[in-house]
Amino acid sequence: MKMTFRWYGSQSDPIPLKYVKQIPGMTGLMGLLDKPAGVDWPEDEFRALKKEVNDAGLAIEVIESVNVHEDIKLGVPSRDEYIDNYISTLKMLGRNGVKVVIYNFMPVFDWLRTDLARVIPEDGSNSLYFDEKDLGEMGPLEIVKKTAEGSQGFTLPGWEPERLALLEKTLKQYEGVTGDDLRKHYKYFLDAVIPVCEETGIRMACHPDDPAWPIFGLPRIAHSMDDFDRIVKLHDSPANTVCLCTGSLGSNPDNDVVACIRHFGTMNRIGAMHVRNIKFLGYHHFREASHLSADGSLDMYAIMKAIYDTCPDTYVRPDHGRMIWDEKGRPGYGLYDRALGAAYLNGVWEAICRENA
Ligand code: DNO
Repeated sequence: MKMTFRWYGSQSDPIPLKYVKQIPGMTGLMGLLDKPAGVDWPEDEFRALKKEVNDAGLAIEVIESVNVHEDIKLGVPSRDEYIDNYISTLKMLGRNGVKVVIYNFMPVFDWLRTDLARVIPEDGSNSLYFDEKDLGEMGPLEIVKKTAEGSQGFTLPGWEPERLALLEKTLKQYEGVTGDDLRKHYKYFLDAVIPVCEETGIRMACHPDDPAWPIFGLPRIAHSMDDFDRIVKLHDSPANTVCLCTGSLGSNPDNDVVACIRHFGTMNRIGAMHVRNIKFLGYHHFREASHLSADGSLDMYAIMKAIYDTCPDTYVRPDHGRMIWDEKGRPGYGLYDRALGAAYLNGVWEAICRENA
């Protein structure tokens, strides 16, 4: 298991790399170049990022994310140009030692929450929260406005301004697009990029829909074990893998997260893991919890044990953290609680390794 940390680049992330390095057991980043979807990433910029990260004593072998342009998901003719750029980016990343590229195939929205800073009454910290009832009459445009207002001035992953500027138009384009259409467009994309990954030694890792059900009537095709069984077969290759996010899949109690890890781990189809805990509060209603099993509804020991048994060499990151100790930062991506999460997961890992030595 390689413990990593999501980092947004020195222009955008207030957390210095020195602090990341000081978290015990931290080996590297899940990092990115901040580029709009569809752009061919410039090699000189990536090399400069890699040097900065390596100079801090950290690796950058996982990219999160190279976003997929909406035209690829919509299957319109302009997709070919964006796929060419994606391929060129993959080749460049492969040349520079990248092993895993995380992405998602969610139409329009990436993750969605109804509150970015819901206070946890027991201890006064706050965390990301979702209650479908709070969506009420809110449409996609209102939820976007609310999310932007709660973002503390940070760009949120998946909520980039260029994406939101086109929101109304994009929503219209999706009218009438079904899950089967989306899967067809997805296969077209995978058929083009996976052979390149095989040549360059990169594994593509698809992140689940978050939360794990359809929203605003948009088609979503990546939120259950069955969905991912179909995805890994769309283009059957060891380079076509899952970024198994416990909090995203786990937002739906019908998903057995541990069974999913064991299933895709045994198939050698887990490219990366996001490990976090959530607390179920009711139907389509949850908040994010600290990583400690007792604080939420997911069994972190069983999750780490499933990783140990089926994909022990994978990349792991502590996923979203709460805001604690009065930290002000990007919602879900502060330093303190994610550092605690990493330390906790490393402790569980050490115990599992010792017990099974
Ligand atoms: C949210 C993240 C997602 C994830 C993308 C992967 O916090 O887990 O935005 O990075 O879906 O492309």
